[in-house]
Amino acid sequence: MHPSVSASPDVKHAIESNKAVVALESTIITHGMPYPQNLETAQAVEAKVIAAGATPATIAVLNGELKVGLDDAQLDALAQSTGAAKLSRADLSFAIAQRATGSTTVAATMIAAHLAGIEVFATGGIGGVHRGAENTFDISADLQELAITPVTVVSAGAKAILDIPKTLEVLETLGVPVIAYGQKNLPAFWSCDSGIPAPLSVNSTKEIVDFIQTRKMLGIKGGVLIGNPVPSADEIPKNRMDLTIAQAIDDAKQAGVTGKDVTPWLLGHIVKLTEGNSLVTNQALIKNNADLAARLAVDLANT
Ligand code: PSU
Ligand code: MN
Repeated sequence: MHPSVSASPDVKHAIESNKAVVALESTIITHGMPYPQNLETAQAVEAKVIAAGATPATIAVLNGELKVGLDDAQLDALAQSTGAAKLSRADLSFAIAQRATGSTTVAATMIAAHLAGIEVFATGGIGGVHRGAENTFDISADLQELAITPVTVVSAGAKAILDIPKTLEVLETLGVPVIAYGQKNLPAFWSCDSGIPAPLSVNSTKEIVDFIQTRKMLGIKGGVLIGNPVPSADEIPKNRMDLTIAQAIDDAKQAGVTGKDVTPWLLGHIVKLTEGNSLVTNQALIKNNADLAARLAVDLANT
Protein backbone atom coordinates (compact mmCIF):
# COMPACT_ATOMS: atom_id res chain seq x y z
CA MET A 1 0.00 0.00 0.00
CA HIS A 2 1.26 3.45 -0.95
CA PRO A 3 2.34 5.59 2.08
CA SER A 4 0.03 8.46 1.04
CA VAL A 5 -3.03 6.25 1.41
CA SER A 6 -4.91 6.47 4.69
CA ALA A 7 -6.84 3.19 4.77
CA SER A 8 -9.52 2.37 7.34
CA PRO A 9 -8.65 -0.52 9.69
CA ASP A 10 -11.10 -2.86 7.87
CA VAL A 11 -9.72 -2.06 4.44
CA LYS A 12 -6.10 -2.27 5.62
CA HIS A 13 -6.73 -5.68 7.16
CA ALA A 14 -8.54 -7.00 4.07
CA ILE A 15 -5.81 -5.83 1.68
CA GLU A 16 -2.98 -7.17 3.84
CA SER A 17 -4.65 -10.58 4.05
CA ASN A 18 -5.44 -10.66 0.29
CA LYS A 19 -9.19 -10.59 0.87
CA ALA A 20 -11.67 -9.17 -1.62
CA VAL A 21 -12.04 -5.36 -1.54
CA VAL A 22 -14.26 -3.17 -3.72
CA ALA A 23 -13.43 0.51 -4.22
CA LEU A 24 -16.39 2.91 -4.33
CA GLU A 25 -16.40 6.48 -5.62
CA SER A 26 -17.69 9.53 -3.75
CA THR A 27 -18.60 12.07 -6.46
CA ILE A 28 -21.88 10.25 -6.73
CA ILE A 29 -22.38 11.10 -3.03
CA THR A 30 -21.46 14.81 -3.19
CA HIS A 31 -22.43 15.72 -6.76
CA GLY A 32 -24.55 12.85 -8.10
CA MET A 33 -27.50 12.67 -5.72
CA PRO A 34 -29.27 14.90 -3.18
CA TYR A 35 -29.12 14.37 0.60
CA PRO A 36 -30.40 12.12 2.20
CA GLN A 37 -30.76 9.73 -0.79
CA ASN A 38 -27.01 10.01 -1.37
CA LEU A 39 -26.23 8.76 2.15
CA GLU A 40 -28.85 6.00 2.01
CA THR A 41 -27.42 4.84 -1.32
CA ALA A 42 -23.81 4.96 -0.13
CA GLN A 43 -24.75 2.86 2.91
CA ALA A 44 -26.83 0.41 0.85
CA VAL A 45 -23.98 0.02 -1.64
CA GLU A 46 -21.52 -0.79 1.15
CA ALA A 47 -24.02 -3.30 2.58
CA LYS A 48 -24.29 -5.01 -0.84
CA VAL A 49 -20.51 -5.39 -1.00
CA ILE A 50 -20.39 -6.87 2.51
CA ALA A 51 -23.32 -9.24 1.77
CA ALA A 52 -21.39 -10.63 -1.21
CA GLY A 53 -18.35 -11.32 0.98
CA ALA A 54 -16.07 -8.36 0.20
CA THR A 55 -14.91 -5.24 2.06
CA PRO A 56 -16.18 -1.85 0.78
CA ALA A 57 -13.67 1.00 0.42
CA THR A 58 -15.36 4.32 -0.27
CA ILE A 59 -12.69 6.80 -1.40
CA ALA A 60 -12.50 10.57 -0.78
CA VAL A 61 -10.06 13.31 0.26
CA LEU A 62 -10.86 14.54 3.78
CA ASN A 63 -8.88 17.55 5.02
CA GLY A 64 -6.01 16.62 2.73
CA GLU A 65 -5.96 12.92 3.60
CA LEU A 66 -6.53 10.36 0.86
CA LYS A 67 -9.06 8.14 2.65
CA VAL A 68 -9.65 4.60 1.40
CA GLY A 69 -12.58 3.33 3.48
CA LEU A 70 -14.76 5.81 5.40
CA ASP A 71 -16.35 5.26 8.81
CA ASP A 72 -20.04 6.07 9.44
CA ALA A 73 -19.37 9.61 10.67
CA GLN A 74 -17.09 10.44 7.72
CA LEU A 75 -19.63 9.10 5.21
CA ASP A 76 -22.41 11.08 6.87
CA ALA A 77 -20.35 14.30 6.93
CA LEU A 78 -19.41 13.93 3.27
CA ALA A 79 -23.04 13.28 2.27
CA GLN A 80 -24.14 16.48 4.07
CA SER A 81 -21.22 18.65 2.96
CA THR A 82 -21.85 21.36 0.40
CA GLY A 83 -18.28 22.54 -0.16
CA ALA A 84 -16.56 19.34 -1.33
CA ALA A 85 -14.66 19.68 -4.61
CA LYS A 86 -15.21 17.19 -7.45
CA LEU A 87 -11.74 15.71 -7.93
CA SER A 88 -10.35 14.05 -11.03
CA ARG A 89 -6.76 13.25 -12.14
CA ALA A 90 -5.95 16.95 -12.60
CA ASP A 91 -6.84 18.11 -9.09
CA LEU A 92 -6.62 15.08 -6.77
CA SER A 93 -3.10 16.02 -5.66
CA PHE A 94 -4.03 19.71 -5.45
CA ALA A 95 -6.75 18.94 -2.89
CA ILE A 96 -4.27 16.87 -0.86
CA ALA A 97 -1.61 19.62 -1.04
CA GLN A 98 -4.13 22.27 0.05
CA ARG A 99 -5.44 20.09 2.91
CA ALA A 100 -8.90 20.37 1.31
CA THR A 101 -11.91 18.06 1.19
CA GLY A 102 -13.20 16.59 -2.04
CA SER A 103 -14.95 13.62 -3.59
CA THR A 104 -13.34 11.42 -6.20
CA THR A 105 -14.66 10.84 -9.73
CA VAL A 106 -14.14 7.56 -11.54
CA ALA A 107 -10.69 8.72 -12.71
CA ALA A 108 -9.50 9.82 -9.25
CA THR A 109 -11.04 6.78 -7.56
CA MET A 110 -9.14 4.50 -9.96
CA ILE A 111 -5.87 6.26 -9.09
CA ALA A 112 -6.49 5.92 -5.34
CA ALA A 113 -7.69 2.32 -5.62
CA HIS A 114 -4.53 1.38 -7.50
CA LEU A 115 -2.32 3.12 -4.92
CA ALA A 116 -4.10 1.10 -2.22
CA GLY A 117 -3.75 -2.18 -4.13
CA ILE A 118 -7.47 -2.58 -4.96
CA GLU A 119 -8.30 -4.11 -8.35
CA VAL A 120 -12.10 -3.84 -8.53
CA PHE A 121 -14.23 -0.70 -8.39
CA ALA A 122 -18.01 -0.19 -8.59
CA THR A 123 -19.63 3.02 -9.82
CA GLY A 124 -22.90 4.12 -11.43
CA GLY A 125 -21.86 5.28 -14.87
CA ILE A 126 -18.52 6.50 -16.13
CA GLY A 127 -17.94 9.89 -17.72
CA GLY A 128 -17.26 9.96 -21.45
CA VAL A 129 -17.66 11.98 -24.63
CA HIS A 130 -20.42 14.54 -24.24
CA ARG A 131 -22.94 15.14 -27.01
CA GLY A 132 -21.68 18.07 -29.09
CA ALA A 133 -18.07 17.34 -28.08
CA GLU A 134 -17.06 18.21 -31.66
CA ASN A 135 -17.74 21.82 -30.57
CA THR A 136 -17.11 21.79 -26.80
CA PHE A 137 -14.25 19.23 -26.63
CA ASP A 138 -15.92 18.00 -23.40
CA ILE A 139 -14.50 14.50 -22.90
CA SER A 140 -14.24 13.05 -19.40
CA ALA A 141 -10.81 12.26 -17.95
CA ASP A 142 -12.37 8.91 -16.94
CA LEU A 143 -11.62 7.55 -20.43
CA GLN A 144 -7.87 8.12 -20.44
CA GLU A 145 -7.70 6.85 -16.85
CA LEU A 146 -9.21 3.56 -18.00
CA ALA A 147 -6.42 3.41 -20.58
CA ILE A 148 -3.60 3.66 -18.05
CA THR A 149 -4.68 2.50 -14.58
CA PRO A 150 -5.12 -1.24 -13.95
CA VAL A 151 -8.50 -1.33 -12.20
CA THR A 152 -11.67 -3.11 -13.36
CA VAL A 153 -14.58 -0.68 -13.27
CA VAL A 154 -18.09 -2.12 -12.94
CA SER A 155 -20.60 0.41 -14.32
CA ALA A 156 -24.03 0.51 -15.94
CA GLY A 157 -22.28 1.81 -19.04
CA ALA A 158 -21.49 5.41 -19.88
CA LYS A 159 -24.11 7.81 -18.55
CA ALA A 160 -26.80 8.06 -21.22
CA ILE A 161 -26.53 11.86 -21.24
CA LEU A 162 -23.32 11.25 -23.21
CA ASP A 163 -22.69 10.37 -26.84
CA ILE A 164 -22.33 6.60 -26.41
CA PRO A 165 -21.03 5.77 -29.94
CA LYS A 166 -18.33 8.47 -29.65
CA THR A 167 -17.46 7.29 -26.13
CA LEU A 168 -16.99 3.77 -27.50
CA GLU A 169 -14.80 5.05 -30.33
CA VAL A 170 -12.50 6.84 -27.89
CA LEU A 171 -12.32 3.78 -25.64
CA GLU A 172 -11.41 1.66 -28.67
CA THR A 173 -8.68 4.14 -29.67
CA LEU A 174 -7.30 4.06 -26.12
CA GLY A 175 -7.34 0.25 -26.11
CA VAL A 176 -9.83 -0.09 -23.25
CA PRO A 177 -11.78 -3.37 -23.25
CA VAL A 178 -15.53 -2.73 -22.92
CA ILE A 179 -17.47 -5.80 -21.81
CA ALA A 180 -21.25 -6.14 -21.51
CA TYR A 181 -22.32 -8.43 -18.68
CA GLY A 182 -25.07 -11.00 -19.38
CA GLN A 183 -26.16 -9.53 -22.71
CA LYS A 184 -24.72 -8.65 -26.12
CA ASN A 185 -25.60 -4.95 -26.15
CA LEU A 186 -24.21 -2.23 -23.93
CA PRO A 187 -26.51 -0.94 -21.21
CA ALA A 188 -27.38 2.78 -21.21
CA PHE A 189 -27.27 3.65 -17.51
CA TRP A 190 -31.00 4.13 -16.68
CA SER A 191 -31.96 1.67 -19.46
CA CYS A 192 -30.95 -1.98 -19.89
CA ASP A 193 -30.25 -1.75 -23.59
CA SER A 194 -28.52 1.07 -25.48
CA GLY A 195 -29.25 -0.66 -28.81
CA ILE A 196 -25.48 -0.61 -29.41
CA PRO A 197 -23.56 -3.91 -29.52
CA ALA A 198 -20.78 -4.16 -26.94
CA PRO A 199 -17.29 -4.88 -28.30
CA LEU A 200 -17.05 -7.84 -25.86
CA SER A 201 -19.52 -9.72 -23.68
CA VAL A 202 -19.43 -12.32 -20.90
CA ASN A 203 -21.95 -14.22 -18.78
CA SER A 204 -19.94 -14.91 -15.63
CA THR A 205 -17.47 -13.35 -13.23
CA LYS A 206 -15.15 -16.28 -13.97
CA GLU A 207 -14.80 -15.12 -17.58
CA ILE A 208 -13.84 -11.65 -16.33
CA VAL A 209 -11.26 -13.13 -13.92
CA ASP A 210 -9.73 -15.24 -16.74
CA PHE A 211 -9.57 -12.16 -18.94
CA ILE A 212 -7.92 -10.02 -16.24
CA GLN A 213 -5.36 -12.77 -15.53
CA THR A 214 -4.58 -13.16 -19.23
CA ARG A 215 -4.01 -9.43 -19.62
CA LYS A 216 -1.66 -9.49 -16.62
CA MET A 217 0.21 -12.45 -18.10
CA LEU A 218 0.72 -10.54 -21.36
CA GLY A 219 1.76 -7.40 -19.49
CA ILE A 220 -1.03 -5.30 -21.02
CA LYS A 221 -1.52 -2.14 -18.99
CA GLY A 222 -4.69 -0.26 -18.16
CA GLY A 223 -8.18 -0.92 -16.88
CA VAL A 224 -11.24 -2.87 -17.97
CA LEU A 225 -14.77 -1.47 -18.24
CA ILE A 226 -17.75 -3.69 -17.44
CA GLY A 227 -21.25 -2.60 -18.54
CA ASN A 228 -23.73 -4.22 -16.18
CA PRO A 229 -27.40 -3.58 -17.08
CA VAL A 230 -29.74 -2.25 -14.38
CA PRO A 231 -32.28 -4.93 -13.30
CA SER A 232 -35.16 -4.72 -15.81
CA ALA A 233 -37.74 -4.11 -13.06
CA ASP A 234 -35.89 -0.87 -12.20
CA GLU A 235 -35.09 0.47 -15.67
CA ILE A 236 -36.53 3.46 -17.49
CA PRO A 237 -36.84 2.29 -21.11
CA LYS A 238 -34.56 4.04 -23.58
CA ASN A 239 -37.30 5.56 -25.75
CA ARG A 240 -38.71 7.34 -22.69
CA MET A 241 -35.29 8.38 -21.37
CA ASP A 242 -34.16 9.77 -24.76
CA LEU A 243 -36.79 12.54 -24.66
CA THR A 244 -35.90 13.53 -21.09
CA ILE A 245 -32.18 13.63 -21.87
CA ALA A 246 -32.69 15.79 -24.98
CA GLN A 247 -34.76 18.20 -22.89
CA ALA A 248 -32.15 18.29 -20.10
CA ILE A 249 -29.28 18.98 -22.52
CA ASP A 250 -31.28 21.82 -24.09
CA ASP A 251 -31.98 23.28 -20.65
CA ALA A 252 -28.27 23.03 -19.69
CA LYS A 253 -27.34 25.01 -22.80
CA GLN A 254 -29.93 27.67 -21.95
CA ALA A 255 -28.57 27.84 -18.40
CA GLY A 256 -24.99 28.21 -19.72
CA VAL A 257 -23.59 25.25 -17.75
CA THR A 258 -20.04 24.24 -18.78
CA GLY A 259 -16.98 22.21 -17.71
CA LYS A 260 -17.10 19.91 -14.72
CA ASP A 261 -20.52 21.28 -13.69
CA VAL A 262 -22.20 19.73 -16.73
CA THR A 263 -22.52 16.15 -15.45
CA PRO A 264 -23.83 17.02 -11.93
CA TRP A 265 -26.20 19.65 -13.36
CA LEU A 266 -27.70 17.26 -15.92
CA LEU A 267 -28.13 14.45 -13.37
CA GLY A 268 -29.87 16.79 -10.92
CA HIS A 269 -32.08 18.26 -13.62
CA ILE A 270 -33.08 14.82 -14.91
CA VAL A 271 -34.21 13.86 -11.39
CA LYS A 272 -36.59 16.86 -11.53
CA LEU A 273 -37.79 16.12 -15.07
CA THR A 274 -38.56 12.48 -14.19
CA GLU A 275 -40.15 13.46 -10.84
CA GLY A 276 -37.61 11.39 -8.96
CA ASN A 277 -37.81 8.23 -11.09
CA SER A 278 -34.28 8.59 -12.47
CA LEU A 279 -32.93 8.78 -8.92
CA VAL A 280 -34.65 5.50 -7.97
CA THR A 281 -33.15 3.84 -11.06
CA ASN A 282 -29.74 5.37 -10.31
CA GLN A 283 -29.85 3.89 -6.79
CA ALA A 284 -30.86 0.46 -8.13
CA LEU A 285 -28.11 0.31 -10.74
CA ILE A 286 -25.36 1.27 -8.32
CA LYS A 287 -26.41 -1.42 -5.85
CA ASN A 288 -26.51 -3.91 -8.71
CA ASN A 289 -22.99 -2.89 -9.77
CA ALA A 290 -21.72 -3.16 -6.20
CA ASP A 291 -23.04 -6.71 -6.01
CA LEU A 292 -21.36 -7.77 -9.27
CA ALA A 293 -18.11 -6.01 -8.35
CA ALA A 294 -18.04 -7.77 -4.96
CA ARG A 295 -18.63 -11.20 -6.52
CA LEU A 296 -15.88 -10.44 -9.04
CA ALA A 297 -13.48 -9.30 -6.29
CA VAL A 298 -14.17 -12.50 -4.31
CA ASP A 299 -13.47 -14.68 -7.38
CA LEU A 300 -10.33 -12.70 -8.12
CA ALA A 301 -9.09 -13.04 -4.53
CA ASN A 302 -9.63 -16.82 -4.72
CA THR A 303 -7.52 -17.33 -7.86
N1 PSU B 1 -22.30 8.38 -12.32
C1 PSU B 1 -23.35 8.77 -11.56
N2 PSU B 1 -23.25 9.92 -10.88
C2 PSU B 1 -22.11 10.67 -10.90
C3 PSU B 1 -21.00 10.26 -11.68
C4 PSU B 1 -21.16 9.10 -12.36
O1 PSU B 1 -24.37 8.09 -11.51
O2 PSU B 1 -22.07 11.69 -10.23
C5 PSU B 1 -19.71 11.04 -11.69
C6 PSU B 1 -18.55 10.05 -11.69
O3 PSU B 1 -17.74 10.35 -10.58
C7 PSU B 1 -17.82 10.34 -12.99
C8 PSU B 1 -18.10 11.79 -13.17
O4 PSU B 1 -16.45 10.05 -12.91
O5 PSU B 1 -19.49 11.89 -12.80
C9 PSU B 1 -17.82 12.26 -14.56
O6 PSU B 1 -17.75 13.65 -14.58
P1 PSU B 1 -17.13 14.39 -15.86
O7 PSU B 1 -18.11 14.08 -16.96
O8 PSU B 1 -17.11 15.85 -15.49
O9 PSU B 1 -15.77 13.83 -16.09
MN1 MN C 1 -16.26 17.24 -18.69
